[in-house]
Amino acid sequence: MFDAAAVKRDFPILNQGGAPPLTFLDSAASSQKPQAVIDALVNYYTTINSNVHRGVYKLAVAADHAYDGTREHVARFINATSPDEIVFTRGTTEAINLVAATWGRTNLREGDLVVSTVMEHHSCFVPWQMIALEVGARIEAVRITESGELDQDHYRELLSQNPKVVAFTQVSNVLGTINPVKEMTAQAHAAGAVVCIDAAQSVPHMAVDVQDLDVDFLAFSAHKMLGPMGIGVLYGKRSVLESMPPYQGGGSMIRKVTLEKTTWADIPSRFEAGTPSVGDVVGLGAAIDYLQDLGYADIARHEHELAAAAIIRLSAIPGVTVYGPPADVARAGVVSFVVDGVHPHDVAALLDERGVAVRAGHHCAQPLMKALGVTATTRASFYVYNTIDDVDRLIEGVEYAQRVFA
Ligand code: C6P
Repeated sequence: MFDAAAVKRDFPILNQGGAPPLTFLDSAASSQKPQAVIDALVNYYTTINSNVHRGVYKLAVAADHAYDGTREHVARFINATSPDEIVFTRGTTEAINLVAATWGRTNLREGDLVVSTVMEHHSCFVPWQMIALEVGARIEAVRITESGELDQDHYRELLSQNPKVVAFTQVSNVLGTINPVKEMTAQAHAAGAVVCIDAAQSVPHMAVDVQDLDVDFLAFSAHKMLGPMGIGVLYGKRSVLESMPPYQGGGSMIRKVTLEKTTWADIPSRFEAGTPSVGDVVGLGAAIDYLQDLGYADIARHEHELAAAAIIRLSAIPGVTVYGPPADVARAGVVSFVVDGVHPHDVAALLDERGVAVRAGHHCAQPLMKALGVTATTRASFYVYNTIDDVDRLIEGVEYAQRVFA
C-alpha cells in the first residue's frame, strides 16, 4: 500500500499548519520538495561548494565528483547508454531551445517539415516555430481526438510527407494524456525523422527508458520531480549530440581558443557553457533517489487513483466539464475542467480561499485551448503527497464556487 500520508510528512512546506490547511494541487506547475532534497542542497553548500572542472583542491574535486556522479546517476535513471548523453540545462525549456537552435539550425532547410502537435506546452512548440520561421521550414501540428488523444491518422498523414523532425510531449500538462512515444518514435524513424520528446510531465510520474523508447532527444525539469528549480536535463543520443554545434559560447565548452578560431569540447561539456548550477544538480540526484525509493509503479497507481476519483466526481457535478481521457484509461494525474458560469480564475481564487492551490489559465498551451474551444481551464494536478482527502477538498471547493456564482 502506498502511504501518501507518510510521504506528505517528508515535505515541510505541506506541514506548516495554519487554517485552512494547504491542499496543494499544482504539482504539474512545480512540485514541492522533500526534506531529503532540501538537506542535499544544504549539505552541498555547507560542505563541498566550489566551481567544477577547474580546481585541483579538495573541495573542487568533491564538487566535481558530486556533479559528474549525478550525471552518471541520471544516465542510469533514464537508461542512457552513457553519462555523455546527459546535458544539464536550466530546465525543459532550455533543453528544447538548445535542440531547436543547434540541431535545428544545422539540419533544417527551406521547405522542410517539422511535425509537432496541438497539445504541446509552448516550450515544445515555440522553439521549433522560431527556427522554422528563420529557415523557411513548415511546421504542422497533429490534431487531437474528442477524448484528448493524438489523432494517429493525422500523424501518419503528416509522416507521409517525410518530416525532418517530430517534436511532442510524452504527457500533456493540460489533458493528462499519455502519448504512445515508443510507437510514434518508431513510425517517425521509419519516415526518416529525428524525434525530440518533451518529458517534463512524464519523468516525474513514470519510469522512462530512453533506449526502449529509442528517442533521439528527451528533455525534463528537476523542479517538477521534487528537485530544485533552475536545473533540468537534455538527453541526446551520442551520435546525434556529437553531430551538433554548441548552443552557447563561453567557459568549459571549448577545446582550444585562439584569436582566430575556437574548437569545441566533446559532449556533454560542449553544451554546458559557463558555471553550472552544481548544488541544484546534487539536489536533482537526491530527488531521483527519493522517487526511486517510493517506486514508480506505486507512484503511477496512486496518482491514477486520485485523478480517477477527481474526474468521476467532477463529471458528476452538473455544469462541470472535464477535459482529457476518461478515468478508466492509463492517464496522468492532471485534471482540467471548466465550471459553467464561473471563470477558471474565479474558480481558482475561490478554491484558494479554502486552502486549495490549483492553476487556472491557458497553461502555456494556447493552441490546445483553441482546439478545446476554451480560453482557459482550471487544473488540479496530483502527486505523491496528495491523498483522497485532497480530492474531497477540491470537490467541496468547486461546489462552493458554484454556490457563490449561483
Ligand atoms: N509546465 C505547467 O503549469 P520548464 O518551465 O522549462 O521547467 O518546463 C516547461 C514545460 C515543458 N513542457 C511541459 C509539458 C510542461 O508542462 C512544462 C511546464 C508548467 O504546466 C509550467 S508552465
